[in-house]
Amino acid sequence: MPVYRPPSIRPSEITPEQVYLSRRQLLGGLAGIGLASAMPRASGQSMALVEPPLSFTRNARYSTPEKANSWSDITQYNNFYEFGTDKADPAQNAGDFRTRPWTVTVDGEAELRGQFDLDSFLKPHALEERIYRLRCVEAWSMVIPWVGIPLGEVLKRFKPTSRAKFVEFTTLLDPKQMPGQRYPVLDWPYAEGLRMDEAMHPLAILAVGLYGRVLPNQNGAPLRLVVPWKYGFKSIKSIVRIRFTEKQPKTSWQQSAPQEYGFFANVNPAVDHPRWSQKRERRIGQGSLWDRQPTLPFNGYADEVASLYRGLDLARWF
Ligand SMILES: Nc1nc2c(c(=O)[nH]1)N[C@H]1C(S)=C(S)[C@@H](COP(=O)(O)O)O[C@H]1N2
Ligand SMILES: [Mo]
Repeated sequence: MPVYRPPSIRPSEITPEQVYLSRRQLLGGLAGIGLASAMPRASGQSMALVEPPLSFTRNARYSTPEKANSWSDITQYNNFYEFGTDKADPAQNAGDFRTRPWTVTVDGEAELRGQFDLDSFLKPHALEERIYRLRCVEAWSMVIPWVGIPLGEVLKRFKPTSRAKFVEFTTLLDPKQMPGQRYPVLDWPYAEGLRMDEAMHPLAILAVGLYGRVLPNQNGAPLRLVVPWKYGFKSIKSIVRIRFTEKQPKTSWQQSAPQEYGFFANVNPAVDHPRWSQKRERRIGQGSLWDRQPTLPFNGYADEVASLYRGLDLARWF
């Protein structure tokens, strides 16, 4: 089991979520406008705090009322193996990662394909805040206020053909910038995939921000997937390519250990990982190291998504 290392946090970095929350209560549903003056500036650490806040509306229907994790939990306890395998590595090593200019390539089984500058890729879509649970396969969880756009609405724009049965996502390959890619930890670049109906489900989003700010690099800037009913590893970061495919795409984790990580990776307390139980989880930032809460089927999103898997043996198709 992974061990939580208390991150070394400078005082200048620990206030944003408190400032954010109190301002947010004042502003109610008004997008993040006006927060900039209240936000402390971190020196060079995170573009998220240097760039102006995002404008978004809050989506209450798709948000959990649970208490969100702090800015420091969310930005200092990360999995992003391109920047190292320890939880503190991404925050340490991703500071200089260049997320502009950024190009997203859309190809495969779609009528519209091409390369898009990130701004033109995002332009037609309004940003929403959604507070989602994230359940890592390593049996810890967080609650994260993402800012993003529904994946399905993005995909529709490219008019997938009738042959498009899956969507494949790929992270940037750039060992110069991503030191973790110099080691054969995974088969780089990181790749993930969804079945088309999963990708079109309204809960699946592409995130560009959190806590009303541009995504910090360690959280997958400038564009990452968030699929809240699946283990965290499906939520691929720093996406450069989206490809519509007829066949189920290969995913990095399935390639590296197919007996441990399936293509579906739906959160399922009834199916243990071969090396540990998935029945319970530790909520980062709450209680002691030994406090665990029950893990819910589909990470608590069963009412919304269980119908996608009707008739599927979830123990076999894990
Ligand atoms: N490209 C890439 N995406 C990735 C990962 C990674 O190592 N590389 N780790 C995954 C895992 S295991 C988890 S739990 C989440 C963590 O997201 P967070 O650090 O923003 O909480 O990112 C996922 N996306
Ligand atoms: Mo994870």
